[in-house]
Amino acid sequence: MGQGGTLDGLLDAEARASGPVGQALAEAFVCMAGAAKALSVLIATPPVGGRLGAKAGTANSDGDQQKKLDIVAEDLFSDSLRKAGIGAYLSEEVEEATVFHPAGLLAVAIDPLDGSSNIDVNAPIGTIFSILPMVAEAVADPASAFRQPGRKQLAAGFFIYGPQTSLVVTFGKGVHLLVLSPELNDFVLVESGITIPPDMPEYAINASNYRHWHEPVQTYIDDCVRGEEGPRGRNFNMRWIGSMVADAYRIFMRGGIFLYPGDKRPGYEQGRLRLMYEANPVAFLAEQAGGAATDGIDNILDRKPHSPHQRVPFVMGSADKVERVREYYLDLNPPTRDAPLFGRRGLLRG
Ligand code: AFP
Repeated sequence: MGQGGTLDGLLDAEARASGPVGQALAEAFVCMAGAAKALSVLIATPPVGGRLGAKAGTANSDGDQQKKLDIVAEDLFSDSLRKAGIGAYLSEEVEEATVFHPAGLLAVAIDPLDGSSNIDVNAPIGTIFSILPMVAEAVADPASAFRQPGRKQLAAGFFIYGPQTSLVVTFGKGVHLLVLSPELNDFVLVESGITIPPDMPEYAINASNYRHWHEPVQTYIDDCVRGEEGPRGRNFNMRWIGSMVADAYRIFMRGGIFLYPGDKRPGYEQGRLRLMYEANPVAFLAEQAGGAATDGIDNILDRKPHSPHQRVPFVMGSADKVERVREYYLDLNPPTRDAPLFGRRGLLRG
């Protein structure tokens, strides 16, 4: 389907034609798109009685806008996916996975509002989702639906609520970008076959954690910071928005690398991001866009999950940059910070 078509046309081409699972996928997308539209209106509407990031119960209790926004997002997406007839549901906002419809064909893991600490500063926030096939065991053990590796995802993507409300999505045959048109009240296809530009010297990491990082990450970032005078021989730019959807969106549009590694802080041994509804969907998109995503060494999509809210170190972006981080981790070219000119890795570090 060509540029300028709508989400429905994309669903005809990518999902509906492929039998009952494809039809279930299309239904899930129609319902999630409805929830995303409602959420984007809510985000754009002046809040009554307080800022949009107000905590539940802090503002007057007349309407949804007074609820904490991530609770509103949870309600919108869980209701929409229940209506869509999905089998199993897992959300960042709920402790346990749930079976919505035992005969449903899909299992959906979702972060209804990624980047919620950015609500009050009017920076982009988003909704990230991963769609897996339902499994029979889930009826007795709902979490089992989500113990499938990310490689099994049927579709994944994120809505981003920024200057535009957009949807970045894959059904396993490339990545599509759709933008919500206020005139049509519909998502319009802007581009298919998105690829992460390979050559952008830009990295995203929360550099305030530098002292907590393990040496491979410190050295990788040191080498970027040293710019033209360092082993990379070129200057790097840095961005950190604090909503992974926004950092990931930028990388899909103009390239670069994103890192949220495990570090030495108690509780951050596996980084901060959640495997099932943050790392897996973005990793699937990255691979489909010609990029890569690892935990520093191994491919995220091959990781067998063990618990619903587990964290995972996450490195995502253009394939060569992600591979370079892997080399630092594997110590293929061990770093020496004080060696003259290029360090022990010499030109290999370029
Ligand atoms: P919140 O949804 O709690 O704001 O977390 C957002 C997030 O999971 C991810 O979107 C960011 O990349 C990351 O956390 C930011 O974490 P730091 O605040 O530790 O930099």
